[in-house]
Parts: sequence; structure tokens; C-alpha cells
Amino acid sequence: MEPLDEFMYKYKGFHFIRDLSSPESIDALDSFEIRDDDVFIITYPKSGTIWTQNILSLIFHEGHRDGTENITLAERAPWLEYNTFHVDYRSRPSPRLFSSHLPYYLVPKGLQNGRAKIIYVFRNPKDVLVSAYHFAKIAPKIETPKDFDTFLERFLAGKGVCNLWLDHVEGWYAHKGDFSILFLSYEDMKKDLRSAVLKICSFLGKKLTQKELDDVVDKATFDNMKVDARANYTFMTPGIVDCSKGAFLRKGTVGDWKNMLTVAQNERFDRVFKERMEKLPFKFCWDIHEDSEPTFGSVEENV
Ligand code: PPS
Repeated sequence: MEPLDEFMYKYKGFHFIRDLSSPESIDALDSFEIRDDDVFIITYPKSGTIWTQNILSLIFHEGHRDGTENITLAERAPWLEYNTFHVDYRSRPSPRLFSSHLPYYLVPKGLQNGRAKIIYVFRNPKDVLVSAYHFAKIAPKIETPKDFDTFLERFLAGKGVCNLWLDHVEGWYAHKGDFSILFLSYEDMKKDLRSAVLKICSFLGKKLTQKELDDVVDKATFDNMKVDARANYTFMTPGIVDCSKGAFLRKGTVGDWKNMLTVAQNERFDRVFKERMEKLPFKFCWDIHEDSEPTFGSVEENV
């Protein structure tokens, strides 16, 4: 283990938050027993995790859909590597839902060639950067950014939590054959939530009635999640996310980077990221008004 700063340590090549995990807990994941009907949401931070947690919770739990249960999403689809609520994952009833920011090489070995399913959600990295910048200001467990330019350079160098965005996305995509995995883009979810929910249902072999589908889509909109205490992170202690400093569900849109990056910063971003991004098979959407065609067609799945 290599301490990186006051907030992070590096272990097995990956940057973890100090207070929320330990090398021993990461080692234990290697042999964590996977069940056939487990479902994992995997993301680079700020790519649509809570959104997908909500969608899966709504698909799987009737009580969530009909509003009779008051269980937070962190309990519904807890973090594999950051067990902040100290849940005994082994005794949880099936089907279990999990969330994780881990790279492909650190997830439990049982996920490889297993029947458990992974939904990998990715988002255009300029919006990821901007979302992460704002999040860092309300998350006491990670370093408060000095200024946006410094934050941008750290992001481009992969020096923050979860390392380099490119490595995360490329790694998962290159090893897609090792897992049963569905790739979804945040932007496609934003442009056509209903189609995204149907895509997820089809991947998971779940059939919803029209009414159930309507409920999932309705409860998973940004506006409804923003006022849903199970989803908007007000359930977190201020020591982990301090919602008095800003909302976790901040803008929930595509293209907010245009309000933040200067022309020079945007050019710098492109210089560092463009070449590797062009080799990725995904069609990235940088503005909510562009690309009326969904990118699902170019997204692959191994079921
Ligand atoms: S984390 O901390 O990694 O778990 O964050 P994550 O949940 O992956 O990403 C947070 C961003 O997702 C946005 N979000 C949504 N956008 C659109 N619709 C819905 N329903 C939705 N739910 C969450 C959230 O607002 C964060 O993005 P920004 O750009 O900061 O608003």
C-alpha cells in the first residue's frame, strides 16, 4: 500500500479513499462469492451510478415501485469496495445488487466467466470531470479542489480517485469477453430513459407490465430523484457527503462542460484524450441537442 495524500492510498495500482476501505478489505474481494443472479453496476465516478442504482432498485423491488418501502439506494445496491453501512453482503437475500468503481482486474474472480450480470455505465468524460469537480467540494473524504485548472490537470493525469477515466473505460471494454456485461451510456439514458430501462430489463431477463415500466421511468427522472430522499444522498452523513454545501443530484444534464471549460482548457483536454477516445467503440455525445440517434446500436453486450 502506498499513501498518496491525506485522502487516498494506492493499492494494486488503483487509488482508493483512505477512510472507506483498506488493503485487507480489497484483498478479501478477490474471493468474494458471486451468485448467478447477482447484478453489478460498474462505473467510473460521476457517470450515472445513483441513477442506475435507482433504476435497478425500481425494477427489482415492487415495494420501491409502489412507494411502500423506504430503503435508500446505498442499502439497495451497496458499494462493493466501500461498505460504509457495514452490511454483511454474504447473508443478503438474492438477487443482490451491488455498485462498484473498481477496474476490471480488481473485481471478484467469480464474476469472470460467471453468470452474474454487469451493467457498465459510461458518460462523456468532460461532463464526468465537471461533475467530479463539483462533487469534490461537497465530499469531505476527498480533497477539495484548489481551482478548476488544477483539478483538470489531475483528471487528465489520472491522479484522482479511481485513476484515469480512459484506463477504466478501455480496461472494461477490452475485457468484456470475460464478463456478462451490458454497456450503456449516460447520454442515451438521458435522451430516452424508457428505451434504456427496457434495454436493462431485456439484459436482466425481467419483464415489467406497462404500468410497472411507467413507474420505473417516472421515478427515475432527474426531477423526481432530486426530491426523493432515498435517492438524493441526503441520507448520507455530512462526513461522507455534505449536502448543505451543494446537491449531489446537481444538474443531471449533457453538455454542462461547456459552461465550465475555457476554450484553452477544452483544447488541452482534447489533446490529451482525443487519440485514445477515438479508438473506443462508443459514440460519445457532448451536447444534449446533438445526435438524435441513440448510441445503443454501437454498444455491445455479451449475454
Ligand atoms: S458517484 O458519486 O460516482 O456515485 O456519482 P454518480 O451517481 O455516478 O453520478 C452523479 C451524476 O449523475 C447525475 N444523475 C442524473 N442525471 C440525470 N438523470 C438522473 N435521474 C440522474 N441521477 C443522477 C447527477 O446529477 C450527477 O451529475 P451532475 O452533472 O453533477 O449533475
